Amino acid sequence: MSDQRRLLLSRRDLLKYGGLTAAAAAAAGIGPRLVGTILQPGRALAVDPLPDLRLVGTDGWISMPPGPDIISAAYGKVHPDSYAPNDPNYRRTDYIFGFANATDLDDTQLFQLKNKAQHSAPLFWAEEGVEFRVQLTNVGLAQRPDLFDAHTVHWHGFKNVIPFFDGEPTGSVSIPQGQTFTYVYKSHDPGTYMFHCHVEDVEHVHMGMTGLVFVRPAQDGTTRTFGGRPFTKFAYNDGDGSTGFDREYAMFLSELWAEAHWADAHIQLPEWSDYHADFSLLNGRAYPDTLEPNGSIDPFHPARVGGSGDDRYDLVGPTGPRAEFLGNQPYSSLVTCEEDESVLLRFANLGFKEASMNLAGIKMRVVGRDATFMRGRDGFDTSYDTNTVALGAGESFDAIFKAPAYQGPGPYDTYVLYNRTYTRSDNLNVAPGSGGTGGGQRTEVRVYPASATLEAQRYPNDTRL
Ligand SMILES: [Cu+2]
Repeated sequence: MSDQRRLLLSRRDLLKYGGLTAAAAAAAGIGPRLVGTILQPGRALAVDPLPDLRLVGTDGWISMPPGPDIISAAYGKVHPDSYAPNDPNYRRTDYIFGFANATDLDDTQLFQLKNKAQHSAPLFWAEEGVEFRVQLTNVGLAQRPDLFDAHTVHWHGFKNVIPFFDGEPTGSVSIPQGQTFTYVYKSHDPGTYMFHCHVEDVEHVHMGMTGLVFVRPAQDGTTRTFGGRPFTKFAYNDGDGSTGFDREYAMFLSELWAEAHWADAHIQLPEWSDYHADFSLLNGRAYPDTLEPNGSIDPFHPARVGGSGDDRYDLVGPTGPRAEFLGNQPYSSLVTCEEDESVLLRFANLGFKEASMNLAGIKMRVVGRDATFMRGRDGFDTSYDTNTVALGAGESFDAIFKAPAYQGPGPYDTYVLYNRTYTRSDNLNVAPGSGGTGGGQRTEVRVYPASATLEAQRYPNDTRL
């Protein structure tokens, strides 16, 4: 419903319908509490539109790649966490707070997602100028029943949001346990953003209540030719097709400090000034898990396990050798494309450290920064070529690369995309000879020959093989 229509219903129509009979009011779609001379504006909207996306805020467990134990001076062994469920079908290592996708579930079913948070949070997108609703239900923390933390959704960087929907809890509302709230957005600014819970945000963000969100431009669906290729999907309203792309991949950067996660699971208080990242994550996973396949990642049509067991509302997990570990980390960071295709990488960083993402051997063109098209007011092109995107906490970048010609041999050419701060692409806890395989913010771009004719993506991060 448009803002204008809402205004009419809440003011003018309220007066108009104030004296109707019950039958006439029902026919007009107005609730019975409006009948008579007493106006009750809280019921002015007959029915709230269904949310586009439904989230729950809760806790859960995720898995880092095998490696040596992490010993904390304060607590002893903090990773893998001794409280982590070690059922062979549910092998996890670290505790998180986070969001889970409840889009297709009813009010009762969504409580089954308690203790099933995913990291990173569900990736979603809205269209420029079109109202978008995100509903959040706080279902509580299974591992910490002593805590009564509220949660919110704060769309970081969203311009001109009214405080009611901002999610910053001291200036606005937060969602206590057992309660539901719907955030309404209408974005006029295409680009890549991030979102997070803003309650005790150093803790809740680091614990995992964060993910990537983007806005598609109004130009989408038109055809523009750039560099001899026609495009119908764009990062921005460029007017000339220069931000057109064939495939798009979100690269959400976050971190995991094992001691803090252990402390939250074991009813201890993390000392945040001791912060350091044991694991640096891309889309909630550390290398080589970043290369593992996707689980169910279509936010608007989640695929669930089904049946009648405890896992029946779980998202369908990834396949592959690490599948049983990664059920709550559904996002792959593997980039697949054909030679000559244009690929959009949407980077956002909500770790607490700077990152320098290097795509070795392929140059990227930075076309957007912090959801702002790289073009001056006078039309001057401020986009630039680079092989490294450096981004601090809370920053986002849109970078497009044109896939080089396939060289072979083999089914595809491999290029490495990694954080060139080496301590963060090869995690500190993985000592040489330890048998550990953990890396960090590192993944691969696989360029196939045009003759491979990879299928089109169905949604962002859809890896096609
Ligand atoms: Cu929270």
